[in-house]
Amino acid sequence: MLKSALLTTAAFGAAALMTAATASAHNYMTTLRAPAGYMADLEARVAHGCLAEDVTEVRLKIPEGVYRVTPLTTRDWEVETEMREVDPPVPGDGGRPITRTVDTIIWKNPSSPMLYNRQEGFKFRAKLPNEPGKVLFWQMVNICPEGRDPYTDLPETALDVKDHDFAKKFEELMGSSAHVAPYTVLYKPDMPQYPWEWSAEDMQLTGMTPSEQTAEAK
Ligand SMILES: [Cu+2]
Repeated sequence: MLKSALLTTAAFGAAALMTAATASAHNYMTTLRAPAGYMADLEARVAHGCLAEDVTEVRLKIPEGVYRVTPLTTRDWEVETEMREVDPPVPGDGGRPITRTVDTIIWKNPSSPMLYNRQEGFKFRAKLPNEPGKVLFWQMVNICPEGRDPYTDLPETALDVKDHDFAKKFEELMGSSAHVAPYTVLYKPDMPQYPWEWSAEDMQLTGMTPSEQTAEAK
């Protein structure tokens, strides 16, 4: 009895893992792990067209807590942004309050087709929330002349790597549908992003001690 129950569980586990592995054949973020609180250069990857149709438009929704979003210039797509209110406002660059932020980035009207059997990256820069352990979900929709391919499913409750049953919950989510939104896991960085924010301890992580710096400066 016990043995067959274990086998069944193992078989389920393998099926879920396979689903999780094949999930990378859908839209995904090329950066699956990103440092919490950093300004980050990110890329959402469209992995294929809508069945055999070429993609003509890509929409990406910016998760809560992600600000200062700038899409990269591309000469192949028209890029538009839709905005949302930030209420209450949050402190932005230089302390100025952010009252509006990018809600959705839209890439459309490509100068040449995004072929259904090729991948393409959609790039932008954004300030990530300083919440190590949090999983950000980037809802995306690929639009084709006839069909569309939504990757918009979200977990019912927020996922955090620090939860003791995180792995189980995450595996369940990835196995639950073929339309789970692309994700990025935020991790705690070794040191702040910019050198002027580094402490003496952070400096040591770079392999230089403050005294070596002084010696070098002489
Ligand atoms: Cu897919």
